[in-house]
Amino acid sequence: MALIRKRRLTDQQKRRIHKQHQSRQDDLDTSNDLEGLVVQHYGRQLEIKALSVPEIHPEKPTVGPNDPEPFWKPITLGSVWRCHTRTNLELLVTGDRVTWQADPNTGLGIITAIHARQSLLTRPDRYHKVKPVAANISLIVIVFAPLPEPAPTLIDRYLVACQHANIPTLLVLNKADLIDQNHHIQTLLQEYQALGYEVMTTHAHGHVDALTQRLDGETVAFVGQSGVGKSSLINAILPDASQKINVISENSALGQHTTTSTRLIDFGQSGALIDSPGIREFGLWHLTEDAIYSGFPEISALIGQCQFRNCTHKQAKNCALEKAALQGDILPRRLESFLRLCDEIQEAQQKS
Ligand SMILES: Nc1nc2c(ncn2[C@@H]2O[C@H](COP(=O)(O)OP(=O)(O)OP(=O)(O)O)[C@@H](O)[C@H]2O)c(=O)[nH]1
Ligand SMILES: [Mg+2]
Ligand SMILES: [Zn+2]
Repeated sequence: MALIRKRRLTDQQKRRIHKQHQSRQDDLDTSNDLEGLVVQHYGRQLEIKALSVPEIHPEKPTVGPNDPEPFWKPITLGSVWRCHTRTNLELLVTGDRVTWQADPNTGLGIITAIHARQSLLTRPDRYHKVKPVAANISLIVIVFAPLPEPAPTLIDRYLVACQHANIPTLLVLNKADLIDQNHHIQTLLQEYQALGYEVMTTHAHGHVDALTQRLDGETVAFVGQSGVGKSSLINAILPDASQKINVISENSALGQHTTTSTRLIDFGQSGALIDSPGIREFGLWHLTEDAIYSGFPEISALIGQCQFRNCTHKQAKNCALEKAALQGDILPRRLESFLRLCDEIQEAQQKS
């Protein structure tokens, strides 16, 4: 064992250590800390809305009468600032509450800390990394429409993700003007309603009062396929939002995304509406089988009733799920969707 000897520090060494400590303290100076909300993403930069202002506002530099007016952005409540993040911070998303500092001389800010999240919606990216989508959402509106043709399995996937994130959902069937009475999409809506999900029908070019009322006070994320009218609905609720919408609706059938970044827009006193790009695929391989069950309440109610404990639910004989589907107690398409998700998870587990 090494012999530890106490060493006397010279005065000069003491002074140097004190100075180093002081400069570290200066780095951590928190007196300029502000509260903020992430309202939009731009690659590595973010936009922050100021939720607080400094007790003592920094003073604008004074210049001589012939000098040009220097750049100066006052820190006001609700003002929006481009910000970088400290490198040690985890990935931030729209809806995150943060601590940040503003520099009125440049109009830029730096985010120094992230607050604990109430909720977080995630999805895996194409590199199979779990990617946060939006934080602190209190309600997710899943929008679908007669055009583009809905993909019920995508709706099922959204429902699993929302249930997993523990965020309530509202299913909105938009473009009501394009639905004739016998349209199969009505049936789709009714099926989800029968499963216990809250549903609503809207027409983004008509009245959206009922939807506006329902969303009051909530922080709402709009999700759904490209072209279903998410941005149109937000513009109908908040005309000042001026979200870009697809001019030629046929474009959406080609899978072009009009909204390209997730943006948060103030809504009433305490609410917010979050527009997000349409998502064509929504992998759930990062979830557990239990999470999948929770997105299929009618199926999870039957779990344990199959004859064999290790039932794969793929042979009609002795399988409670197959039997229920054959008898019309559950929807065959929902069972199919459920089994496909379970397969996806198993495949992912085998690969890793
Ligand atoms: N007929 C009809 N058309 C609508 C309605 N709502 C939206 N649209 C049209 O549908 C097209 C797509 O609308 P967007 O609001 O851009 O759709 P989005 O869901 O935001 O699409 P992405 O941003 O690409 O994800 C536009 O041409 C809208 O005018 C509606 O209620 N009825
Ligand atoms: Mg859009
Ligand atoms: Zn079974």
